[in-house]
Amino acid sequence: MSLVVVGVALVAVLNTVGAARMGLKRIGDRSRAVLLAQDLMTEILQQAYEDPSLPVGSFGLEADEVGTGTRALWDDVDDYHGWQSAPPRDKSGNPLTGFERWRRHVAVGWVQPANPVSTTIGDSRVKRITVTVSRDGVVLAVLQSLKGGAQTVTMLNGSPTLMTDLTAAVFTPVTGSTLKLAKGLTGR
Ligand SMILES: [Ca+2]
Repeated sequence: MSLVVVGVALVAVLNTVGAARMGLKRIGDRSRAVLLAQDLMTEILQQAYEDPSLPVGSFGLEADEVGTGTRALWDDVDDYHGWQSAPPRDKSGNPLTGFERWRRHVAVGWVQPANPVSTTIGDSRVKRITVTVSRDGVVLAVLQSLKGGAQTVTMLNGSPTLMTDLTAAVFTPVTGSTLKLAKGLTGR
């Protein structure tokens, strides 16, 4: 009887250790996901709000920027709309070592300046950039920034982060909006 109890207790301990290891791994993956997201977001935010050679309201890649297999010639934030790469790659197109099972995706769109969770059809002069990082198909980080004429605001998983200057913040998170915690980022 006591052997059974010990056996059960041992299984319980092993399960706890296993869960702790899984927790540590998850935390590590989340941290790496945030770094991957910040890495790409930093690159994007260095670009212009719109292509300098085109009129206001232009969107997407210009003809000479398509099909190069790299981001080297991209010069404005909406060039990145729809970009995805698995594994993630640097600006020159080289895959990032050690991230074979990871994926980065970018979405860019115009949003209402006073309510950036709402998209607009035309040029509102504010663009929302969303970088999503996943590993094995599981989303681990969602980083969002607003790019406008004179202001940039960044949100990490729905909360403001000090990645960029927040003094011109116009971002007001709306409950129930699309700016939700990424799945698996509930802090458990
Ligand atoms: Ca461009």
